[in-house]
Amino acid sequence: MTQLDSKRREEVERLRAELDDANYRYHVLDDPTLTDADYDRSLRRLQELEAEYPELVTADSPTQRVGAPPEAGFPEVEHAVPMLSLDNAFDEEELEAFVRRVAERLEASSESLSFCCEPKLDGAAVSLVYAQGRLVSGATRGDGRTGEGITSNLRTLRSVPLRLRGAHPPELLEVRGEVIISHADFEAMNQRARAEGSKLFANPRNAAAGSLRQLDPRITATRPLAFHGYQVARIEPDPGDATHSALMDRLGDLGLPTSGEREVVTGAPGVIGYCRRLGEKRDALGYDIDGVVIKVDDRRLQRELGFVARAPRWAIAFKFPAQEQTTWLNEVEFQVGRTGAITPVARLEPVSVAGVVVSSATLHNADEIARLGVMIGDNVVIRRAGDVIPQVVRVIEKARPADARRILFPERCPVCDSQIERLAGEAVARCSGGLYCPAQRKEALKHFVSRRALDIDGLGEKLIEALVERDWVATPADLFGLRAEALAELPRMGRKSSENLVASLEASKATTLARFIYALGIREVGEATAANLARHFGTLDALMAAGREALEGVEDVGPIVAAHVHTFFCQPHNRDTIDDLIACGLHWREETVIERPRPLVGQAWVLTGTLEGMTRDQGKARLQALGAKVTGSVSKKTAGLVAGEAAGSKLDKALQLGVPVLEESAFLARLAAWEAGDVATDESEEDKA
Ligand code: JCF
Repeated sequence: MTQLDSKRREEVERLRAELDDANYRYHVLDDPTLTDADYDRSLRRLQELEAEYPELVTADSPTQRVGAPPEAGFPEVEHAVPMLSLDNAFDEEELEAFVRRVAERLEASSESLSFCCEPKLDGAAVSLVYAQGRLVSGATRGDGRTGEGITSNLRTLRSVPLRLRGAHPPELLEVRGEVIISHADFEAMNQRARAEGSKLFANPRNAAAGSLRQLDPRITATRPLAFHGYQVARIEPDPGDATHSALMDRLGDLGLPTSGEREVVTGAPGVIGYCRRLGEKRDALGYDIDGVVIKVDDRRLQRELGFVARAPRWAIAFKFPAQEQTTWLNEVEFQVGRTGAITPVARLEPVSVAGVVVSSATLHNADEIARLGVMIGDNVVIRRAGDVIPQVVRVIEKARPADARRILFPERCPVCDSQIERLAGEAVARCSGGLYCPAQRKEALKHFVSRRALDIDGLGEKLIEALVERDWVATPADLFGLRAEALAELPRMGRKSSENLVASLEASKATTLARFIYALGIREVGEATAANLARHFGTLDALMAAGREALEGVEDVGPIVAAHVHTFFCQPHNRDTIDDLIACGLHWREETVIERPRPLVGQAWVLTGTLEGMTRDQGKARLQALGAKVTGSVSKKTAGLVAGEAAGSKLDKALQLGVPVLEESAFLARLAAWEAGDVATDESEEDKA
């Protein structure tokens, strides 16, 4: 082996160790140290090396998670040790009875018994087999005896190590666990599916199970699945751990994630205490659980207790109330949000779902109503989980009453009667009333006074509603005309609080440009974008005068945000409001504009073909930020053509006309130099004009 070979080999091993370690820190220790960008960079570097030196590729390389070809079906896999089900306990008495039964059978006192408790995850159960530390097989639970072999799909989960950690992994390890999707990931997944008009999943469990049963692992790889181990079915040689909890800790050391909520408790009071605590925490966990699994911790005692039928005597599942319920849909109302978005809301016959009474659920938009096929009067399944707004999951069609009515989407805003618009390709319908619409007015005002905007103390939601309803305040500028004497007449407003409010209104007039821009409530302009706009333009006048192209030159501003900003400042009523606010005395110091070099002012550039390191839009934005105009066709006035891979007729034309052509690498070098401000190109002479 040459020296170079061994250096390559070392780099490949170093990258693999770094990537494996990042997964371990993220999934097991819950303490990520590598950013996503760094992870991706190292993974790409490894991919490059392996592409160049295919002899260095190994099956357990982090690059080999996806890549197995689509399958025709899944093979049957017989579990060497059956995958058990658990007995259930539905209340605390049944838990006490379980502890008593165990103690009696062991002829021990129940206070002396330790139990290992953890959440019962509501996902899809799987089994993983590691031989000599390498993942060799993965299967679904199936009927407990035979499951489906889904190894290629399970390999795509970053929380499933392809090789176990440590120098001396067990010769054989079979571990059982649950594959879940978090609430946040599930929401994002369905949000995307809703926008694309594709099929939605009813709940995270179905989404997890469905994702694992994809015939093409590349699809599974895109799903936000996470594995958590909960049971060792086989380990050889047996490390001799005395307790289940020690064995779970060992799984963590081997790189396999387990529940971070696991606790060892004593006796029935300990078990009941844990179940109560977890029940209270349930909504805040961020993923679905349907109860608690309680196991006798001592492995010797587990063996002594053995099994009845298909369930162990040493474990039980304490069941929480279901997160789905059926109820009746009585009416549909249409709410108007701050940005005018119209959301249909189902008014429900109140029903208790996992401990909370639910009387309304979102129907999202017209497409969702059509997808569900829901009608007023229907019997519906609703779901409430964590902080997620309750959802209508499906309709029980056979229970549909004869007088069920179709849901009619309104054409006019239920609040201000303005036309409702729905843009082509958008799922959301919006009221076109803007600040004229009282519904949007209240929300616009709430946003305007909020902490991260103008930060006006003492102006709560109720007060804003009272002010809007009395027509004292229609636009943010009206707030600054309020007098303490008048305010004191409002409900729950004394003289003192009125004076305080006027004082905090006065104080809020000294603000920053970034806060002011954010406070305007322009669609898709959050705090970060507002700050970028302020920094880029320096003054409000410069921002208001900016066209879409100039706006797209701002960091993180794409064509959609640019269009929203531009449209906002084009509306005469918005300009009036801004003038009024400034007339009231709102002021800020000018932002220091970071002087960016603009050597390409007056030049027209064209991009063609595929760039490797960036999208054409990104290339365009960087050229625009340097002052260039980016056009779609080459003429003799074109200052330069950037030609990516597979450039076609534009390249021919540029060569014909003698227009300078830059390939990607040259383009990148030039961009970097221009942005650093350290070149004077011939063309930049035009700058001085
Ligand atoms: O989280 C679960 N769904 C879960 C299921 C956790 C456990 O500790 C389990 C289980 C099924 C069987 N333990 C066994 C023995």
